[in-house]
Amino acid sequence: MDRNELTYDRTRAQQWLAGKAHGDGMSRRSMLQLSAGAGLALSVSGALSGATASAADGPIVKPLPPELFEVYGTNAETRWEAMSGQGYLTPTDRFFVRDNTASPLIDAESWRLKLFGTGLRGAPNLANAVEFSYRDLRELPSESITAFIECAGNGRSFFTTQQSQTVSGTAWKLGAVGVARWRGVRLSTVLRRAGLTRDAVDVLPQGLDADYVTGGVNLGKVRRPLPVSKALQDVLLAYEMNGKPLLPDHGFPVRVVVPSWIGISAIKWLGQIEVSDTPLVSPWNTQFYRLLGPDYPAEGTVVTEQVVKSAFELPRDANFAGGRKHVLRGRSWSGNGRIKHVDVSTDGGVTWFRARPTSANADRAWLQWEFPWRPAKPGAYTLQARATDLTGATQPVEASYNTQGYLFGAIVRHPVTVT
Ligand SMILES: Nc1nc2c(c(=O)[nH]1)N[C@H]1C(S)=C(S)[C@@H](COP(=O)(O)O)O[C@H]1N2
Ligand SMILES: [Mo]
Repeated sequence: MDRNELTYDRTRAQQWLAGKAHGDGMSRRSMLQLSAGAGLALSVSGALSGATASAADGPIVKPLPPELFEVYGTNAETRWEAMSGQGYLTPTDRFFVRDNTASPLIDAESWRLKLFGTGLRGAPNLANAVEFSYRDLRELPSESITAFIECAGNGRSFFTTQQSQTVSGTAWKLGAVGVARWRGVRLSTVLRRAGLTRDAVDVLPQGLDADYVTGGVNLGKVRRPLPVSKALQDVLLAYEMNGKPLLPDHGFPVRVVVPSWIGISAIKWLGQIEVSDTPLVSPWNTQFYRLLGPDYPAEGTVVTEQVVKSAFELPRDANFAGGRKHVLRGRSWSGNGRIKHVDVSTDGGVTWFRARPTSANADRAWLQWEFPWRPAKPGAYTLQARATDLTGATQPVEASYNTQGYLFGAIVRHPVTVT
């Protein structure tokens, strides 16, 4: 996080405490508790809301074959071995799904996107919102981008397995990430047409899925504010993923794509966007998606960009025949921009050698790479990949602990067996 974001977050927290910001779903009292370092523990895994708009059987609509996914309640992660032999993009049928409640089935014909707020000319509240139909959006100039969407908690389980730390939330391995080709209309285009004023500071996209209820508290619709500066930079309102209309699980009819930022920013089943001339907050930037813990200020720091990560396209405990040449393949990505180089170790981190890049190297997506390996003796081995991005940021041996287990960017130890 750079200084601007730190300042941004501090200002908003202060304004909120001073009663100058607004946003429902969270009382000033709970924000004060949060400032006192008493953030609520969350238990995301398997949290199913009773009231769901979905007509599907389970929370996730698309098939989740066990060879492609590992399922945790309302969430499913891509198995990295299922990326082996695939092209640059994550095929939609194997793209991870993360639902706070359940995927709703939405009718695109009657769907409307509503924009309102004090940051728009002449649409101060929802009652006089500016509306766009699905067709309206499809008729605006379109843009396509290749970008990853990654959950802030991707890799969370390694806080426990590699660092013996207890964290709350879904115990993802490294499969809560995917790269897709997104097509849609720029959020800036829609904001300008809706009458964006110069005084606007924040936008708050909100989903149409069921209210999120946790610990007996209804936090309302899933929503997370974005500063106008990011909203105007490269945010897309996407209606296509990999050349097809979005699937219900990925936000049909329209979702937000916020390149390089954590997955929660990418609101699915977009229903409305509040545009405000005062800072906005929601539980998803005050209570969740903050770094909290002994190494952070009491109120925590907000999480925006992703960190550098790498994964092998292999199952855990993969088997290799000894005395033969194998090619290890993997992918690395970073929220700071493109990957500069990737180093691989097959001896538990003693020696490191450069991997060979095998794909395009895009700023907001990932780099594919390969590494030849001829294991001599049978036995247990630990594979490791360590990427460095264009800013020089590299993967550390240990990730910095935070209670909700976000941003696990450390080198992951991948156990394999040679027989
Ligand atoms: N409306 C809504 N948007 C949402 C969510 C949600 O539960 N509801 N989950 C968020 C989170 S935490 C992530 S990581 C991404 C996951 O996107 P995907 O399911 O398409 O992979 O969607 C985000 N957008
Ligand atoms: Mo997420």
